Amino acid sequence: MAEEKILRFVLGDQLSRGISSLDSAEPGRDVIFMAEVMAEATSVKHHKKKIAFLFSAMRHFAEDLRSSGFTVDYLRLEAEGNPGDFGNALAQAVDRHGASRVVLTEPSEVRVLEAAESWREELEVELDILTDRRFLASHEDFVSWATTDSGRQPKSLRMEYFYREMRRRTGYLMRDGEPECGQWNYDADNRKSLPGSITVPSRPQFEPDSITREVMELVAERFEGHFGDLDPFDYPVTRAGAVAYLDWFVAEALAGFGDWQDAMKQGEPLLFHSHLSTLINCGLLDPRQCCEKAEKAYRDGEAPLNAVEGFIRQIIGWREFIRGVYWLKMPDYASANALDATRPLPGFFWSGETAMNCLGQAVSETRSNAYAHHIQRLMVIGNFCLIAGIDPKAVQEWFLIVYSDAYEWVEMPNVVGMALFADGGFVASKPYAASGAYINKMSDYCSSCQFDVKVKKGEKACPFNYLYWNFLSENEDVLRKNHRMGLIMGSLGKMKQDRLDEVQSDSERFFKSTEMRGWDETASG
Ligand code: FAD
Ligand code: DLZ
Ligand code: SF4
Repeated sequence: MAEEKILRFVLGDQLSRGISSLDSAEPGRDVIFMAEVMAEATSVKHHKKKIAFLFSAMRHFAEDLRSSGFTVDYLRLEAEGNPGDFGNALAQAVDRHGASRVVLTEPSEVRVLEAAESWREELEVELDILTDRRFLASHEDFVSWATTDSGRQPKSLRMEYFYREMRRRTGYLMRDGEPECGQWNYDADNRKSLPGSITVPSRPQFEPDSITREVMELVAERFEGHFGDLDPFDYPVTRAGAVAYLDWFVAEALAGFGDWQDAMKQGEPLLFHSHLSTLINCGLLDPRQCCEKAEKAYRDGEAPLNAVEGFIRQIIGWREFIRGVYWLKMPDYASANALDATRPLPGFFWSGETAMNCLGQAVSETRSNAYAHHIQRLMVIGNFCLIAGIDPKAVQEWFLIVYSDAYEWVEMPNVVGMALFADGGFVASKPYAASGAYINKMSDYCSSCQFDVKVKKGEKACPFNYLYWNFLSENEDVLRKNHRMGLIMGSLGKMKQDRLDEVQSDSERFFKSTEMRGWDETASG
C-alpha cells in the first residue's frame, strides 16, 4: 500500500512546534502548508504592525521548520496565483502535492472553524481537525466546569472560581493542596498608583531583519489604508526572540508587575506589563512556559508573590476563562447588547485627536505600537465606550483591528463581557464604569488635560464625570437589579432633579460636540 501523504495546514496563530497538527510529522513524507491570504488579512482591516508581525513570524516559523528538514509549502501573499482565501489555497495545495489527508489543529475562531468544516465537505480527501492543546482547559473541561449539576448554564460565571480550579489542576503556586501562603488572590495589593520617582525598565529592542523588512515593504504597499504605524518595528518574530523577551520580563519587570498593574503613565505604554500576549496568542510562546518561569522567579526569591500570583492568574485564570466563555456563548455573544447601546464610534478612535488626554494617549499609543495595556483598554477606552453608550459591534471591530494580540476568541469576551457589560453580567459582576477620579488616581494624564478632572459640570468638566452619572441614569432599570450597584444607584436615586438635569444637558452637549464626530466627518474636516 502506498504511504499516506499528509498535508499539515498550520494557521498564522499556530506557530508552535508542539501544535497538534505537527504530531508525528515526518520530514520527507509530509508537507507542512502555510498561507498568507488576503481574505484573512482583510477580514477586518488589521493594524499594519499586526499584519507585519504575523507574516514575519509565519515566515520565520516556516524557515525554522525547513531548517529541521521539513518540507514546507509556504504561500506568500504576493505569490502569483495566490487565490486569496484559505479554502482555495488549501485545495490547490492538496492537488499540488497529491496529498491523501489534511491535518489541521482547530482554528481559534468560530468563523475559521466553520470554514474548515466546509473545506471538509469540499475537499476530496479526509480532513482531520485536532484539539488545540496549547490551552490548559479543553472545551469539555470548561463546559463541565460552567454547567450546573442539573445540566443548566448559570446566569453568570465568575473567573475567580475557575481560576482556583486551574491552580489546583496545574499545581502552580500550590503547597500541600493549599494556595501558597494561604491566599488565592493578591489583587487587592496590585492597585497602587505609581510614585513619581519610579524608574521603568527599558525593553530589549528587536531590530527588523531582512525577512521582517521585506514583509514591512509588502504591508506598506498592500495595506496602505489600514490603521496604524509600521515603524518603528521592534517585536520579536522568532521563538528564540520570544523566549529572550520572556526571560527579560521575568528578570527585569515581573517584580513590579503586581504593585503597578493598574497604573498608567504618560509616555510609558508598557510600565511593568509583560507585552507577551501577542507572542502567546500566535504560538511563539507557550502559556505554561510563561507561568513556570514566573513561578521559578518567586521560588528563587526574585519576584514577590503578589506579582507572580497576579501574572499567573492573568494567564491560567483570565485568558483561559475568556476563551471558555467565547466558545460557550458563541454565536449569540457577537450581537449581545444588554444595555441597548447604539451611539457610533467617534472618529478620534482612529485619529487620536481628542481633548481628553487619557483617550488621546491610549489611542495614539495604540496607533504607534498596536498595544495598550489592560487598564488603558478597560478603564480608559472601554470605560469611555461603556459610559458613552457606544454600539458594542463597533467597539468589538475596533478592538479586533487595532491590537497585535487581537483574535476574536479573546477580544470579544473582553469587550462584550468585561468592558461593555453587553452580556448583562455573564462575565463581570458589575459594569467597569468609572468617573475621572479613577483615571486621575491611577495615572498622571489629568494634569496635562484641557478638561479639569475636579470639575463636575459645564464645559471645563472632565467628560467622564458627567457621562458616568448619565450612564447610570440611562441604564437605571437594568442596573438597579444588580446588587453590587446598590450603593451607587442609591446615590443616583438621591440626586436632586436639577443636578440630574445638569448631568443630562452636559452629556447631550458632549454627544453633539466635535469629540463625537464620526471618522468620515473628522477625515473631511
Ligand atoms: P500583562 O498585563 O502582562 O498580562 C499577562 C498576560 O495575561 C497577557 O500577556 C495575556 O496573555 C494574559 N491576560 C491578561 N488579561 C487577560 C484577559 N483579560 N484576557 C485574556 N488574557 C489576558 N487580550 C488579548 O490577548 N487579545 C485581545 O484582543 C484583548 N482585547 C482586550 C479588550 C479589552 C476591552 C480588554 C479590557 C482586554 C483585552 N485583552 C486582550 C486582555 C488584556 O488587556 C491583554 O491580554 C493585555 O493587555 C496584553 O498585554 P500584556 O501581554 O502586557 O499583558
Ligand atoms: C490575523 C491573520 C492575518 C492578518 N493573516 C493571516 C494569514 O494570511 N494567514 C494565516 O494563516 N493566518 C492569518 N491570520 C491569523 C488568522 O486570522 C488566525 O489563524 C485565524 O483567525 C484563527 O481562527
Ligand atoms: Fe481623562 Fe478627564 Fe483626566 Fe482629561 S481630566 S485625562 S478626560 S480623566
